This record gives sequence, C-alpha cells and structure tokens, in this order.
Amino acid sequence: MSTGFFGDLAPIPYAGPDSTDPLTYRHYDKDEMVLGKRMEDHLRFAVCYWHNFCWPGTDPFGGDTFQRIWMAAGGDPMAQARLKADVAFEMFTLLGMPFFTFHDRDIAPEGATLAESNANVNAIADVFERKMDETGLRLLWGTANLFSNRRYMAGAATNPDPDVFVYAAAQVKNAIDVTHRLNGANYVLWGGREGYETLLNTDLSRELDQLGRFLSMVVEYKHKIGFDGTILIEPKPQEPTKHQYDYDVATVYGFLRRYGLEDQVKVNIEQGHAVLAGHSFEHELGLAAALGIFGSIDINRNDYQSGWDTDQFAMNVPEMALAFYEILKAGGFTTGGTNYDAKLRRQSIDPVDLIQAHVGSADAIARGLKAAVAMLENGRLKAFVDDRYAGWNTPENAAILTGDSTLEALSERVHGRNLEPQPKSGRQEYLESLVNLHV
Ligand code: XUL
Ligand code: CO
Repeated sequence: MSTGFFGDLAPIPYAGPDSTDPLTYRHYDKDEMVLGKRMEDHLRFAVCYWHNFCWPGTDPFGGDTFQRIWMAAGGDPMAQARLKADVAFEMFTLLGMPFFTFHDRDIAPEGATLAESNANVNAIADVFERKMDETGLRLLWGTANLFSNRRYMAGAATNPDPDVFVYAAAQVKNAIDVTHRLNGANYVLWGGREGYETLLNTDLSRELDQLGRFLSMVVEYKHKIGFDGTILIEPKPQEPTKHQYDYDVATVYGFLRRYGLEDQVKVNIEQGHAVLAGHSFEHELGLAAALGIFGSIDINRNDYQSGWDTDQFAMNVPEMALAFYEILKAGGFTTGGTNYDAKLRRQSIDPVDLIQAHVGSADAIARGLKAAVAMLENGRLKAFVDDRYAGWNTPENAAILTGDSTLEALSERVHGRNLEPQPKSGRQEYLESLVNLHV
C-alpha cells in the first residue's frame, strides 16, 4: 500500500526532446543505445538516502523546513525508519532509476550500544531485501557514518583513542556485511573526520599509519567474506575538518601506494569536492583514469561563489559533457555509477521537488553524455592530441621513455644534429570550439 507521500504522481516517462512537461525525461531514455550500451547501463544512476530522506532542511541559522512525516518528534524511531524506507522505494520507483546508496545511520536509528545499532540496521536491511526483490532495484554502494556521533569528533580510524578506532572497525564490519548481503556493487569510505583542526594537538605521521592500517583491514575483510564489490575512497579536501587526509585524487593515490593498496582501492570522485580542492571535475576524473584508480562518481555541484559544499543537483550541460568525455575515455563505469549526492535547496519543500530535481538533473547528465559521445565520434579532439604527441612514436624517441637512453646520449643528439625545437600552437580555442559543436 502506498504511503501517499507523493500524492497521485505517476512514474516519470521518457517523452523525448520535444516534451515541454518538466516531469518527463526529455533526454534520459534508459533504453537508448549509446556506444553499444543502454543509457541506463552507461550512467548507472543511484539515488542517495541521506540528503533525500534524512536531512530536514536545517542550516546554521534555521531549523527544519521539510517537516517530513517520518521525522515527526516523539515518533517510534524504528516505525519511522520503516516508513522512510517505504517512501524511499516509492521515490526510486517513480524515478525508474536502477540503484540507491546509503550510510548505516541513514536507514535506522542508532541504539544505546553498537549491538543495538547493528540490529536496527540489519532489520531495515531485511526490509530492503524484500523491496529490492519486488522492484529490481540494486545497491550501488553502502557506507558507514563515522562522522556524526560525537565519539568520532576527533576522527574514526585517525582518532588518538584506540577504543574509537576499534569501535569504528566494528561499525564498518557490519556496514560491509550489510552491503555484501544486499549485493552492493561497491563499498565507500568517506573520511569526513579523518583529518585535523590543528597540528598543535595532532600526530600526523601516526594518524596516517592508523588510516593505512584501517583501510588494509577493510580490504582483508572484503576478500575474507568474498565481497567482490570495489572498495572506494571518496576524496575531499576539507569540511567538516580543516584538513582532510583524503584531500584529492593525487593525495589518495600517494596514500594508497604508501600502504600497498593501489591495486585494491579506487576513488569515488565528487564534483563538488573536486571544486573545493581547487580542481575541475574533469581534472580529477582524468587523473584518476591516468593513475588506474577511477571507480565511481558523486554528481553534485557547488555554488561557485559560496566556497563550501552545497551539494546542488547537476544542471550544467557543458560541465557534464567535459566530465563524461573523461569517463568515456577511461572506458566508462565497471562497478561504479552516477550517484546523486545532491540535496534540494531548503526552500524546495514539496515532495514533487524531490522528483523534479532528479529528473531535471538526469536530463542534463544525459545531454552531457550524448555530447561526450559526439565529441568522441567526431574524432577531431582525439586526432589533435594524438598528433600533438606523435613525435614520441618513433623508435628512437620511444626508447627514451623505456629507459634506453642517458643524459649524455641526449646531449650528443642535440649537439650532433643542431636540434632546434620549434613551438607549435596548442590551439585551445579551436578545441573549445569543437566541444561547443556538440553541447
Ligand atoms: C560528504 C559526502 C558524503 C559521502 C558519503 O561531503 O560526499 O555524503 O558521499 O559518506
Ligand atoms: Co559524496
């Protein structure tokens, strides 16, 4: 039986680019074949639990604006968690998206002990199992909330108190067990509190070793239980802490190499986090692909003026085109997908706003994907880059990079041949104009 939360809203149909009804998909046609794959299988959209169903619309200056029925004060927390699950699956079904994502604490209330908290999470996972069976919905990833409770204020894995490390490990074990049980395609670690507020109270070197050991145990456990999803780290430079250890893709890669985990862990790149780190989204995507650790994305942008993580729905087609160009060049998603880690603005209080946000953003992302495909198929961008590096293909030049050369040999080559390199145009405006043919 329906909760009635979404009134008489019907599942969102694909109605084509000529549709003027904002509650239809105009570009996201899940069955359209794109580069030999259904669009749904390319994008692998996931709807997140936390921003949609747990955040009440508070900001530092004001209280809840959403006042959802399952958040009413004085209610039975487990009954509210069940109602929330009903509404969540109604929304997933209305949207017709294939995946969802959650933190353990999003889905069920924290108990007085970890045993009680785990029992609550596991009881809602039973509900999910049934609903996933009924609807065909899948889990893109699960994760543990190691940042909200005050016990984690000085970090989880990086806490100076080993008891907190141990507690976090036990919480993560249960979150991985639940993710495994629900056939999650990935498991995510976002270290919101794994960082510091001041170096004056922080042993940086020790904390990095703690984090390395924690992650190694996660990987060991994954193999032990036969979880074949990907372990993903989500980089973010700061917020909530002043400095976070998983600052950006490059930092995470260095960390993984140091602890021998670069073949075991990939990254979940969030557009807004890339911007906070002073990068473009496409930079982080391209770098992860170059380093062999590209995994998945959180698709939510920041406001470019406000300077913090505003988690807005992606609506900018050219930005999506550049992002998906990198993703397609990297071969697309394998276990990863496009998770909406996005929230409504706090004035968007109607249930229909939740639906509209995902639908509008899916269309912007689908247009971005199609533009990226056109950029690839046009071929002139790639041809320019191939030509720009073509000099490296001669055996003599290729040998430099394989180690078969020395500074003396190169010096001889310059002087012996009077080598005088001639600069060539980088043609940026030409390339940007090529992109604009398609967006
Ligand atoms: C926080 C953030 C998280 C992670 C999951 O900025 O992005 O929601 O995606 O913990
Ligand atoms: Co995120």
